[in-house]
Amino acid sequence: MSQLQLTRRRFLGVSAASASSLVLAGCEQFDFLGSRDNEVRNVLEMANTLTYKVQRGLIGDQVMAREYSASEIRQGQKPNGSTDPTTPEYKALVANDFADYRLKITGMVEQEVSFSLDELRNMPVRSQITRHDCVEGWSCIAKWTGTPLSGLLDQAKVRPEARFAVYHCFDNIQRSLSGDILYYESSDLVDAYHPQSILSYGLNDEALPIANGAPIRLRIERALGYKQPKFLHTVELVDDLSPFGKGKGGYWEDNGYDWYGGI
Ligand SMILES: Nc1nc2c(c(=O)[nH]1)N[C@H]1C(S)=C(S)[C@@H](COP(=O)(O)O)O[C@H]1N2
Ligand SMILES: [Mo]
Repeated sequence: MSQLQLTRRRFLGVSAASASSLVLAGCEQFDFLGSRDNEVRNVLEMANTLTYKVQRGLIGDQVMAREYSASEIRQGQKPNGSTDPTTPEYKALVANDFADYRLKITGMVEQEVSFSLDELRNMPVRSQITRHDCVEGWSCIAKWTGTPLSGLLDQAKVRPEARFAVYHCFDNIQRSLSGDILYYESSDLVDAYHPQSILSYGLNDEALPIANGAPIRLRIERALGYKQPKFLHTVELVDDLSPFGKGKGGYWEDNGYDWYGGI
């Protein structure tokens, strides 16, 4: 290996380690991360691009998240964040037992498509027992059942200029003077097409409860808890994240969290 390569490697190694420990340290102190001029937050934001490139380079595209055995499921999946959305749109769906629900694939696709719950349940099924890590400092091992997002993307035919998938949710995670702020997330297309990225409707062999994101919640298994959007209604293919929310790619990212959020 040439001297240059070695130096570059060592640089990347150090940066990756410090970026991710900052992410963890930062999340435990979430409150102060909200302020614009906060030092940790600024470093975190700068770390975003670097962490993404470094982690993609180190982890590779097709590596699977670890899967566990059923005996390792110790408790139910702890409901966190929004657990009972109050938007009229969502309440109307609940009232009708989600019979009118449709999951939509929109944006940079050849053909926008949408699917009812029955249609989703009739698509290829995948179950996986994985560990969910929340930055608030807890983890849960749970069994998730659903259909891979890749199958739906193939039906819609993603256009070559698309770079990201934006995941739009029903819940008003926050209420502000200018109206409700709805939860959203995003990923690159590697994660969108990843074999473990499933639109789950089952949790621990039961129907997915409302508290955990019914009727559909996406799993992106190599990412932290906040990158697992619950109450999902639309997957929008885009080439730019700046028009959404405050432009950082997700509700928590808009509040200072890392976009890649890998584990
Ligand atoms: N729509 C939506 N998705 C969400 C959240 C949320 O509040 N709303 N919270 C996130 C966070 S921080 C975590 S840890 C997990 C919690 O998922 P669970 O309730 O199934 O444990 O959902 C993530 N996805
Ligand atoms: Mo979380």
